[in-house]
Amino acid sequence: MSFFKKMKEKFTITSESVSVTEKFKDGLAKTRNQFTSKVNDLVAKYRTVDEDFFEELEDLLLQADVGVETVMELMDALRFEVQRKNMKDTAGIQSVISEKLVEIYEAGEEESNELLIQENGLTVILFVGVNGVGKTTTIGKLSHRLKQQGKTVMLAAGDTFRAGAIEQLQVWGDRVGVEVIKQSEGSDPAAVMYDAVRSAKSRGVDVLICDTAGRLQNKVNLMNELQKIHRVIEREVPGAPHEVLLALDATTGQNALVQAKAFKEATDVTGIVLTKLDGTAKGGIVLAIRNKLHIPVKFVGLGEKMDDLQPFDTEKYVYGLFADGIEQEEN
Ligand SMILES: Nc1nc2c(ncn2[C@@H]2O[C@H](COP(=O)(O)OP(=O)(O)OP(=O)(O)O)[C@@H](O)[C@H]2O)c(=O)[nH]1
Ligand SMILES: [Mg+2]
Repeated sequence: MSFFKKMKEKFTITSESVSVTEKFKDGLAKTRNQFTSKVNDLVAKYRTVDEDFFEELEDLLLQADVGVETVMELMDALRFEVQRKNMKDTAGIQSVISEKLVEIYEAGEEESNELLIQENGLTVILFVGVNGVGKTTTIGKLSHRLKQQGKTVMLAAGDTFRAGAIEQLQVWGDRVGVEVIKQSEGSDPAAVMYDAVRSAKSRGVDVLICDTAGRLQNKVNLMNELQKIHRVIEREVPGAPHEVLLALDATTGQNALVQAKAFKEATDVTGIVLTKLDGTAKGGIVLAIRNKLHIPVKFVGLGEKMDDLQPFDTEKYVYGLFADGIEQEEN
């Protein structure tokens, strides 16, 4: 059975998996319109699989920000598979590309995508990232998710720097129905964290999510501030923060990789949230992140609404990328 057929069967089992798959499909519409439709054009143009076809395909993958290493790995795997199956025709190649993309991604995954939630006691999640990447919005969406899973959630307004940042988090807190621990603008973010951890502990909250101010990765004092926040949390809850999630904006392309490297050096980043995947035609960046950074992409942002944050799932992602091809194959 082809990869597409297998995926289609797998994703139509429950209504929940259908709706999540639809979210990936919608969120990846821009990338699909650019990338997949070009692949389809290529298939129509070449009809037979030859070196010219492979070369043009390679260009398309690079344009979608998949990253050089991943593209090379994929091209090798494709050439091998085409020979093995003795494929002459380009028809059906999308299915092989999808299958190989999933294989490559999952082979490289050292760590799980799962959020590290403590079974007993408080879990602390710290959000970091440069300005405007979507930290606060993601915190709102994540609290909603966790609350729906029956967890009690509290938020810490650690961005005391940007005007309006505390209010923005409070709006999310009200919308989702979770308490926000805050101090006045300009106060020490480490002091806010101290307060928040104490309150969360005394109230027996399951998950505390800490917002921080957007910071440039090359500003030493700001990066030091993160370390201070980290220390304060750790002192109150040994082993915390259990997650340090770095928010990266997918629309910034390769620049996101530069940011990730700098943050990785300054603090123990445990996972990445790739936001605004719906806003880019270069959704291949997910694959480059895996290959370059070896930090798991735990969530992707597929829109601005409360339920537009989804755990990253390789198969759903690839299915979302090639959804048009899948429907064509069906007909
Ligand atoms: N389309 C889309 N927009 C998003 C997504 N995530 C966040 N945004 C938007 O990105 C903008 C910035 O989001 P914020 O959450 O304020 O970003 P931030 O990292 O907290 O920014 P600072 O606090 O200034 O550092 C907002 O307009 C959000 O609605 C997403 O997944 N998709
Ligand atoms: Mg913010």
